[in-house]
Amino acid sequence: MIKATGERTIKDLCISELLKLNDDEKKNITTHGTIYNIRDMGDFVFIILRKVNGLIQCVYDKTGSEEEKLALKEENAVRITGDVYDEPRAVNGIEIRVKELTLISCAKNDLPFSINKKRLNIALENEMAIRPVVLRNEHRRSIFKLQEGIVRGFRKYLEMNDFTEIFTPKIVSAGAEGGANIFKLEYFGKKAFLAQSPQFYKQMLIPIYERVFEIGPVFRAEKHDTARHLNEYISVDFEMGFINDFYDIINMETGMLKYTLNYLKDNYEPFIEKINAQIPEITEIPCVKFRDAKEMISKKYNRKIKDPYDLEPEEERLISELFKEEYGSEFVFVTHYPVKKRPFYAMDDPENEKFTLSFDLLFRGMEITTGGQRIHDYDTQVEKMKAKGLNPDDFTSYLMLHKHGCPPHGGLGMGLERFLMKLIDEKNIRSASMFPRDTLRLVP
Ligand code: AMO
Repeated sequence: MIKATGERTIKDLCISELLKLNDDEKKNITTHGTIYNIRDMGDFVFIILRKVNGLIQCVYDKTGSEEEKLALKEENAVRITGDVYDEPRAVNGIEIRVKELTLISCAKNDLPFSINKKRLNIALENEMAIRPVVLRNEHRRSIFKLQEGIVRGFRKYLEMNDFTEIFTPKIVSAGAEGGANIFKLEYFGKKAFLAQSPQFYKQMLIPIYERVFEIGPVFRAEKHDTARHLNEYISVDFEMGFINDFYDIINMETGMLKYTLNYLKDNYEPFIEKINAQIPEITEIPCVKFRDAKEMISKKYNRKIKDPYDLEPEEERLISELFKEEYGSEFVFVTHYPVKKRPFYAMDDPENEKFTLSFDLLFRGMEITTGGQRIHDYDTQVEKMKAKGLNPDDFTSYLMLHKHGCPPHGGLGMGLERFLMKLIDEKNIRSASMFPRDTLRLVP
């Protein structure tokens, strides 16, 4: 009978193990990978293997069997036995001189184009249809390693600050964010929706865990194709109780960003280098009131204020430009958004009830986060729902939070793809989503 012990059964070495070998261990090692690139030098061949977390150079002297030579084809999966040598000119500083090469799996068809270029010259529109192969390219693969690094950094920081990780339903009975951008679905004879955000659930969990976070997909039925909207995106949400004011949330986000950007620099350097991503340094992030920000850019760039209730994308760009120029910051918090544009759960500013205790974070010209303090008093919440034309009876389970006691609290939601897109200086959000969902795309 086979008994699983949990011990490692695959003896092939990964890159980190290859780099740690002492001289006695460098002979007759075995490793595996996919052939990323082949360069025929006449007497010998350079084989670049694509492995977990990077590339490794192998040298094959062409003295092997016919079978071995036939295995030399890009995207074939192979196992290699050989000796490891230091080679400063090679990627990772080592190379493997091949003694034996075994074909594990053969690529039936050639790729539609050469995948191993440093920069792929392919239009985004065409690329999206063939992402399963395009992602084999090192540049593209690195983008989503950075995505992983961002999420790991956020998660580590939130864990260090006593947040509980939660997983909330994505099939829901009511929209949390208002507006028309909600997907409807048929649910066993009932009307249901795809969650626009985990807003209600993260708030409901405040009296229970005090600090919660979730990183997961949310859905928005945006009907227009823009470079900054997806129909499904990853939302990084956190919510915290016993706050003094919304600056506690702003500070928590600033700490999370500082930690994560340093975490990326310490742990994701090879990927940052491949993408040539410029990772910003944060010491402090300036905060500016919505109304003041509007006026500042109106004055500086001689623009008319068209929409007094929201920021146009061009205004976000200009506010970022101004704060970069005058305060040296690539991030800026815009605070106190008008009540008119904020959802019913946003707390009004007691000093001016036309505005809310809420904020957006702009990074390199674009909104990446929305957050703020929430209403925790039952009567105030019911009243505000009515003022927004909503029926409190439709929200009885959400209102249990307010009815049965809850501390002052607030939180935020960040669009992961928007943050990544700006971090790697891409113009279209689809470049920062592995398999983007937009109005035209359900496949791949
Ligand atoms: P909001 O609706 O502003 O707020 O969304 C929060 C953040 O999510 C990102 N985002 C999107 N990214 C890609 N495609 C979209 N269609 C899209 N829509 C939004 C943006 C935005 O800043 N519940 C609140 C958050 C909170 O207050 O906790 C919310 O969801 O980066």
